[in-house]
Amino acid sequence: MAIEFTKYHGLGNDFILIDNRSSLAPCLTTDQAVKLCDRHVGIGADGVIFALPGQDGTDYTMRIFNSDGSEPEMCGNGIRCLARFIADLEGIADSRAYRIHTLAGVITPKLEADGLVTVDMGEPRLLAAEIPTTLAAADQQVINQSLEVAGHTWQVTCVSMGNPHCITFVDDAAAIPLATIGPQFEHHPVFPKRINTEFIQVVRSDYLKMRVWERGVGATLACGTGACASLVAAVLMGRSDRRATVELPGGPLTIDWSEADNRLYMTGPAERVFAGV
Ligand code: ZDP
Repeated sequence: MAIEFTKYHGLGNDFILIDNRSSLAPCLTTDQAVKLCDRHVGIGADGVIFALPGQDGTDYTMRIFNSDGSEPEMCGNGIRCLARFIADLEGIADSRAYRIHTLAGVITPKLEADGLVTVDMGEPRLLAAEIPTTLAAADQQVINQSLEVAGHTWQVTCVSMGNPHCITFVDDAAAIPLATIGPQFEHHPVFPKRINTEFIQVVRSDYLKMRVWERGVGATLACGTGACASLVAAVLMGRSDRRATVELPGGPLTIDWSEADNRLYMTGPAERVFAGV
């Protein structure tokens, strides 16, 4: 069977987008997705994203498989790419918003006139049971708490943006040996659904530098949910403003934690790279 795909990326976090508008069942298995994500013998991507029909009054449904075949609840850079992909499929050039059904609830990306995409990422969830983590009692928050990883005690803060994140503030993000430490956070027994791990360097109260080890993927150039979760952690720790630029290896995202509605608004690019069959 021939399947058409289009590659998109958001700050170098890259995805294979599939037009799956005719069915609510993804047209690829997770095993097939793993093969397509391979950078040597496949197309190469951090994940595969399916544009499925809407449910419960939404315009579309998004499902995503990580490059290891696991399925995350949400994907911030991916949903910007999905919005751009849908607009390309529909032949829409104007700015408009889409209501997207995800495993993390309804998320609303909006194509802006300047070509960027702003996403209403919803409210952060902070209780240990919502992350999930056993680092605190189910109804408690995990803010600046000690965690032993790789023979070192880290001060961590946990935030869910639908998917789980563990944030650590460091003096020099570039110095963190991600490839060795990342997997030990990801598979730590205190995180029953594994974890996305962010290392944050506060440059100024409105400028954070971030490096990320993603659950089910590894070191990526950017992570939208991770940038949102990190800004929330920085605000909770009194280390940043509610609106800041988060610089990722692939470039900057603007993140705004609105005081008015407690929701996160993320703005960044989404670009088409190539299409194939
Ligand atoms: O939660 C997870 O398993 C992540 N790997 C999902 C992907 C997150 C992403 N990088 C983002 O931008 O939010 C796509």
